This record gives sequence, structure tokens and C-alpha cells, in this order.
Amino acid sequence: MRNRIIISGLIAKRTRGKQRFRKTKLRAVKALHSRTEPWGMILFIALAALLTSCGDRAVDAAESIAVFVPGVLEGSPTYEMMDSGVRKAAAAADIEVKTIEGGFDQASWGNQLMVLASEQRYGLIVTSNPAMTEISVVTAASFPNQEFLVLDGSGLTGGTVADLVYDHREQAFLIGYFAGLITTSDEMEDSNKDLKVGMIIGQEYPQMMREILPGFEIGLHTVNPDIRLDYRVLGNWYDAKKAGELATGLYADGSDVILTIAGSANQGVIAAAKENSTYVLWFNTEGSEFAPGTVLASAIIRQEEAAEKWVRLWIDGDLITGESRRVGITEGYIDFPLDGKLFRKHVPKSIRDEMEDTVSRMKSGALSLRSLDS
Ligand code: RBF
Repeated sequence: MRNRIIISGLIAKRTRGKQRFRKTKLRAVKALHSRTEPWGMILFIALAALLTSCGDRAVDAAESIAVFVPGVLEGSPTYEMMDSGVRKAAAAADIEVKTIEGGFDQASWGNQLMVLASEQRYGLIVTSNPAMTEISVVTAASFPNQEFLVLDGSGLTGGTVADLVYDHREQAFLIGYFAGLITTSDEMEDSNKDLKVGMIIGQEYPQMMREILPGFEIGLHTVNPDIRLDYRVLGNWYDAKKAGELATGLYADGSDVILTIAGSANQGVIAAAKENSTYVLWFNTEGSEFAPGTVLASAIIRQEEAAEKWVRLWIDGDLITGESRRVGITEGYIDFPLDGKLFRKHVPKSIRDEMEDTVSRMKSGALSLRSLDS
């Protein structure tokens, strides 16, 4: 009985999307059919013609998607991946997408989202970053007909919000393990004797402090418990000059490799690493191409694929809102690419083999961090 209720609930959600605009058309046609007098017929024909010519535009508006970027697109790989994944899914279904850049004034994002929802022009609003889940849940409470998809969210649930969380601890563990192998290596030309690794972050927030930083540290300590992590907070996601200064300070203090998670400010860390002949590690996208031999490796999320898949669910009427889903390496949304030309060229075979073993054990589930879940 309970199963039947759950299943019927699911079916209701699945079909709601498909029915969304057809219902409007049906209601109009029914109302017109109920009129039998000649004027009614004339009106019916006129309105039917109107529906045929303008109807598609009205339908498009109800079925269009807004991408809200909490920051700017350029230089923020998670946002670029979101936008392009949404556009792929939408293009395949001939649905319009509008991308709105919210800028770096975080205090304004809530109001901007409220305004966007109040327009009632978009069937779905897609956004990304852990702070946006709460903002979307609050907005949804005022606009219960507006659906939201938050990628790289926080796990909070509510209303008409579908939330997707990446297991950033797994992702950070992988790159931390690699950083540990680099800083303890005798084969890497620019690896020093100090057991110090650096990290630069845009800002402190719960996922960073509870998952990414500890995951990175667990990776380092799995290689050698004496490795020390030295991290600096930039205070924004764009100041490349300041990020470069912070990186130079870390390198001067003995770090020979830095993980940078600072949006477009990451470019400043690369410049500092080149000047100091040291190494950089990348997060979320594959970054080796930005500075071959300097950016050694990347721990990635497959956000473009996730955006495309979850938007397609919405288009098919299968997106389940009011819940959060967590995905990691076993589901294929976190990875550590091992096949890149630059990775093979600049990373010694012994380290590549160690990483291959660790990645494959995590993928098979033989090595799991889930036991650390509180
Ligand atoms: N990452 C970026 O690359 N660019 C940004 O502008 C950016 N802004 C963020 C703002 C807030 C409030 C939070 C919580 C995170 C932000 N991130 C940004 C981090 C991003 O969402 C993600 O958590 C990290 O990139 C780690 O995967």
C-alpha cells in the first residue's frame, strides 16, 4: 500500500512537467467548444488561429529555462560547465535558455533570484554553488510554482528545489593524495625537502571547511602524516594579483605545490608558480593546459554532464524536487584524469601508477571515505 502511494506520487511528479503547457491549451479549447452560438464559433476560429500563431511563443515562455550564475561565467569552470550542460539539454528539446550573471555582490543574489522567479517566465531556474540551495529554498517558499535546480548544492531540501551535491571530500582526497606524492617525491625536479603543501581558497564556507579542506588533508596524511597543510583565504573569487601574492608567500614558506580553488583568481597562482618554479593543482576542471608542467593534475567534477542529465529529467517531467542527491566517484561525477598527454609527460611513472591504483580502488568501492560520514 505504502509502495503504491509512493509510486503514484512519483508518477504525478513525472507527468506534471509534460502536462504543464498542454493543460493550458486544453483548457482554452474546452472553453471554446462549450460555446454553441455562431459568435462563439467565430471567436473559436479566431482564437484557434491566434493559438496556432502565437501559441508556440507562449509555450516557449512557460517552457524556457533561466541559468542564474552567482558570480560571472568567465574563469569559473563550475559555472561554465553548468551553462553549457543546460544549453545542450535545452537545444535538443528546442527550449530557450537565458543566462543571467548575478555578479560578485553575494548579498544581492537573494533579491535577484526573487525578481527572476517573480517574472514567471521560466519553468526552471538552474544555478550552482552551495550557498544557492538555501537562497533557492527561501525563494521557492514565495513562488511555489517556480521550479529550481541547484547543482553543486549544499544538501538542504525544501519546496520546489532539486539539489545535487558532489562528494567534494572524495574529490579533495584524490588531489590531496597526489599532492602528498609530489611533495615527498625525489623524482620531481621542483619538489623540495620540506613536508609542506599549500592551498588557496576564494572564501570559507561550510562545504569548504567540512569537506574540501579535511578531504585534502586526509589525502596528504595518507601519504605521510607529517605533511603540513598551509592554507590562505583570498576573500573573493577574482583578485588574481592578491592570489599571486598569497601563493608567493606560501612558496617562500616552503610549500612546493599549491591547490588553488579561487575562480578566476587561479590565474594569479599560476603566474606565481611559474616565477617560483613550483607546482599548482587544479580543482573541478582539467587545468593542465593552462600551464603545462606547472599545473600537474586535476580532480574534476562532471558538472556539464550532470547539468545536461538533470535538465533533461526536468524536460521529460521526471525531475523530483524537494530532495537532494549526493553523487561521487562511484556514480561517475568525480574523477581524476590519468590519460592526459601532459599528465603522462610531466608526472613520473611511479606516481602515475600509485594514482591509477588509488583511483581504481575508489571507483570499485574497495577504498571509500563514506565511513567518515557523520
Ligand atoms: N567558484 C568559482 O569558481 N567562482 C566563483 O565565483 C565562486 N563563487 C562562490 C560563491 C560562494 C558563496 C560559494 C559558497 C562558493 C563559490 N564558488 C565559486 C565555489 C564553487 O561553488 C565550488 O564550491 C568550488 O569551486 C569547489 O568545487
